[in-house]
Amino acid sequence: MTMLPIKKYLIYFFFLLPFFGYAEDGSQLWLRYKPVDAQTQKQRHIRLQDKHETALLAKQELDSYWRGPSIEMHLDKKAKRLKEGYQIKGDTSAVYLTAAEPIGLLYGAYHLLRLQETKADMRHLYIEEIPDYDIRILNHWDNLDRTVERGYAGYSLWRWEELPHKLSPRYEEYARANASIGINATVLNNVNASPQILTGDYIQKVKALADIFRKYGIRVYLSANFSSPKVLDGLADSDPLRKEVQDWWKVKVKEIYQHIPDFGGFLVKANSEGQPGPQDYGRTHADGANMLADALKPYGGLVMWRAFVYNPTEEDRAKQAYQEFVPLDGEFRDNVIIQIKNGPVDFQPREPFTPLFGAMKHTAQMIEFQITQEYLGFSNHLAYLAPLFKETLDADTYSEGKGSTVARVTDGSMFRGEKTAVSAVANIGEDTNWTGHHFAQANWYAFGRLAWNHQLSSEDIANEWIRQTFTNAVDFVTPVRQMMMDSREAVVDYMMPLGLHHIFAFDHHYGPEPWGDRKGGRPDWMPWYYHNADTIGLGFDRTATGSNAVSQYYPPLDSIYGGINSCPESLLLWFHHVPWTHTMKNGRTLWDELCIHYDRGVQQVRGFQKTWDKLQAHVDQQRFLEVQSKLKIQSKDAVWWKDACLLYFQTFSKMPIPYDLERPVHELEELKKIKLDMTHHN
Ligand code: BDP
Repeated sequence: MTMLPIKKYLIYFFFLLPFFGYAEDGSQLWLRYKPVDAQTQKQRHIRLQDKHETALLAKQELDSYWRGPSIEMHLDKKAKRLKEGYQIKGDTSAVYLTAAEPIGLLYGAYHLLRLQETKADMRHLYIEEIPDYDIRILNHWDNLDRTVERGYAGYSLWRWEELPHKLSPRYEEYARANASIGINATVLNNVNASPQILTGDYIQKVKALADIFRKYGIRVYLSANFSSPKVLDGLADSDPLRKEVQDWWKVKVKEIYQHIPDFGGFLVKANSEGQPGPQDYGRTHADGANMLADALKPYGGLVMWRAFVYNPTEEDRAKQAYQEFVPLDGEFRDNVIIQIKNGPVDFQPREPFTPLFGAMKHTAQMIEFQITQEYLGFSNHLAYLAPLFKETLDADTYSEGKGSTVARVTDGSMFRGEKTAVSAVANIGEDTNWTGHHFAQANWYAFGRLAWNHQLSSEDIANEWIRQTFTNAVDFVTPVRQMMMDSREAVVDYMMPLGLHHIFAFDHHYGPEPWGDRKGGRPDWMPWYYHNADTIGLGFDRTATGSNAVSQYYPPLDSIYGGINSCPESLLLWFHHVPWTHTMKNGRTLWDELCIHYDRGVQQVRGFQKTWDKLQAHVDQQRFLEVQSKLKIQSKDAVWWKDACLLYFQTFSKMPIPYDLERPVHELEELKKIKLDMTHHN
């Protein structure tokens, strides 16, 4: 039978529809608003008296995309308690948006659009939002040659060679995306900072970016290399107590503010992993930070001084930041904030919180999270990080008794610094979809939302992100949200369950190498330093019989973590060296439990593949296929991790992998031969 030509074309049309009709590449992030038609624009009005460029931007976003009733925007400079927040009142006939600052109007506009895009009930609106942290800042680890340290989404967004003359449209898109989730600051360059960033030429380039970001409420900060005076202008040294050095910084800071009047300040990595710092001259971290703080003070600038310091000594790496900084409590200027990584070692899939939080009661502290997945499968693995961020924020430090959560010791509700802040290392690059993996966009989004309101739940953030980024169809939202909620724990399970940490391939941080041992390498960069596997058991003894890191936690945490039976099992091998035959809470041996966790991680990723494949009809073809192929990689990697760790640890435990679990498919000796090429998985 021959088909009528028209029918044939129809078939082609339907077949090709998914490819053309819905093509999306992720470049729009969660901002997939559809412009309203002229008719709607005529019927409803977006009213605004103010002429501030940021307020006008808010009006413009609503004019273009708001489908609801007319909106009255109002700037009430007296409503200071709102800070950068806003108030929304309204019903089906009118909406009133009030803010104390123009940026509050913009944030309020994005809030309304978020409600619209997620199909929220907007019949009666009474919303008041005040941000939990004053400064909500991204840290870019971007180098001036446009490589990105621990970046897995292509080259840096900042095209330094073209700046300040040529401006990529992505600068503004970046600013808009950040504003839409409340991020109001950015550090443009790597903490391993090139001194060049502070030259006159680069200040012009930075100014060009700051000029674009300003209208979106984003302030620019820079990572400063402590040796800049010596390197850039040939001073004899960069000793912070020498007047010539102090004057050099004062002149430099003045030059920056001449071009960037709202410059935020400096982020500094000093005396850490080979970076220069005040200790090179026998001075303290406080001496170094205060010198910079004094230079910035007249302009309202801040110093974010990192506590990520450790040296290859006999002392447990996890204890060193605390030992270094606690004695300096109270010595820092009030425009210094100590920036502390969420965990005491280094952005592992799971760590306890850093005991420094709450331990310096006279020094402002801020958290540094990592959005980029340096230790969670780069941009190949799906790992939704809101649960990780929340785990730290909600952790109780007991510093002033029960309820002294990390969130509360940093958000100003317990200790008052000049400004409160929260930061995270960005996962953004030049890739079309910005973050390498479509689902990694959710981690940028989640950081912004939690920096604004740390009480939001991970589920709610996932929910609104999915609805805006993909679709409101419940058949899609529900399983995808479940997959996201399970994903971080799945990574922990197939990489480093029960408190294991840092057993990665040397310096690579992607694949497993629990056997790793580089001749002459720093012991605190070797996996065995962390897992301590031997014929008796596994794990790092951080109790009183070991490094006694538990003593850095306030009671009762010190004894909770210190007891092999009271320690949460999710952190057991972080704090204890546990016999292979130790009985876990469920009655299994440690060895069996370890095997079961690794196996569960693998099974979960396979479950994600099934979930995703079933949802094809809900997703445009490009994003569907791209996520599908990343899940294949993740699935293979999970088996690789499981086999590598179990086969290696089995050489110590000498116990069988429980027979009802899937058997290894690799030979240990083959896995040992894998040498990861640094660029291989980027
Ligand atoms: C580690 C990274 C390294 C960073 C360092 C830091 O491996 O690239 O420079 O942290 O935070 O996680 O300074």
